[in-house]
Amino acid sequence: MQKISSINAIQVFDSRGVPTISCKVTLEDGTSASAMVPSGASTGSKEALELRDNDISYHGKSVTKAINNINNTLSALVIGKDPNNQKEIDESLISFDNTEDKSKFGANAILAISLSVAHVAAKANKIPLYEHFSRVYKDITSDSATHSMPLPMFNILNGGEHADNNIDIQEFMIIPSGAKNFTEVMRWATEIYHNLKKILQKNNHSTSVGDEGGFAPNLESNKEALKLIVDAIKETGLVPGEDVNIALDCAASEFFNGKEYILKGENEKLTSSAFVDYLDDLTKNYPIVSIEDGMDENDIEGWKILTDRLGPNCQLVGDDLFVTNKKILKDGISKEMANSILIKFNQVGSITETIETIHYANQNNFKSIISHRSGETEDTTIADLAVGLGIGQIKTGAPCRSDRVAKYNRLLWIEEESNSILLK
Ligand code: 2PG
Ligand code: MG
Repeated sequence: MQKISSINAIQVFDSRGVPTISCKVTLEDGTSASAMVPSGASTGSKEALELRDNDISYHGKSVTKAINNINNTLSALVIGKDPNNQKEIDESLISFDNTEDKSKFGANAILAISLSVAHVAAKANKIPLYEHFSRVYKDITSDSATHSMPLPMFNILNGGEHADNNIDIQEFMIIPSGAKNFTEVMRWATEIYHNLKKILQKNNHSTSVGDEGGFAPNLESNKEALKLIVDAIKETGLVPGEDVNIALDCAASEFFNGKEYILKGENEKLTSSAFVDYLDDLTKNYPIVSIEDGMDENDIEGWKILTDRLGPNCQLVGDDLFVTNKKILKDGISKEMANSILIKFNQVGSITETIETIHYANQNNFKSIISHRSGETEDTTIADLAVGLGIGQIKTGAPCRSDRVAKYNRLLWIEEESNSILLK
């Protein structure tokens, strides 16, 4: 195999117009590939550190320090290595950084290299990236992964930190659970999305969109949002709860004041157990099958109550709670919190650690959902990761805005080129 001969990173921009890193890895024979790093808004406090310059340019958000770390320091660790050795490369970067949260060189710098190494290896091996990720999974865990198309959660109505409206719950998502293949998944999702737009227009609501491409109207309450979505599903000729289900990301840390959950729309302040009652009531009245970050990341008691009450019938996803970190997941599982995990590679900062966390989740009967960040680029790596590891679920925003649709379009091509890969 050709060895890595150079690495070059530059500053590019994400979907919010905020600087991020694009990194290109080149092999001795000139084969090259690049990848870009995403960025979150409602971040978990234990995420690996996204290194930003914090000076006056770009409102403090430029990433030249991280880029210089790649070009001037980290590149020396990787040049001369075989790009198939993802684990060895990632581990050399992690141990050279030698901090718990990758704060010395930046998790964004380390991840940029980690991702682009995977891309160049797939290209050099002349195999699709998802196929390469299956191989890397096997290398790292000794277990095999089966390819499958993931079922998406489409975030069609945005609130919380992702929109300038009065909705507390961050994401209202539709899951086309009854679709027969990925093409049908996309047809249903886009038809529902456009019907929701018409319904909002008819009711004199704004149809401007939030960070993830979902509509961001001002509404009376979270319940009104759910009602409008159910109407849009019906309007599409589909059956809520059968053809199409609903998932929520409460991102509850954003409206927890340390004691109570503050619901602006509903004008209510709820204790943990009262907020569990509130969520329980929502699941009884709407076809909700998955709730992410239903509780604040530090509300351990709340998480236990939620898991105990809703866990048997509902997917309870830890995002800010687990931050894609195997150690934190392990602790959460021992405390019986949640029953599934959201996977975002920039929360932990490398492909190897991401795969180790997914493997640990698999071994413990925790479901994984591969996820974008609210600040995204046209990079589609997560689509291949979802297919290659047979994860079964992906959330990557509305079927609107190219930063979101790029991932769905990549999945359509994977389905086209390998029609033997079926929905999980
Ligand atoms: C989330 C994500 C992605 P952010 O909370 O799940 O939807 O948002 O990237 O802002 O953390
Ligand atoms: Mg989340």
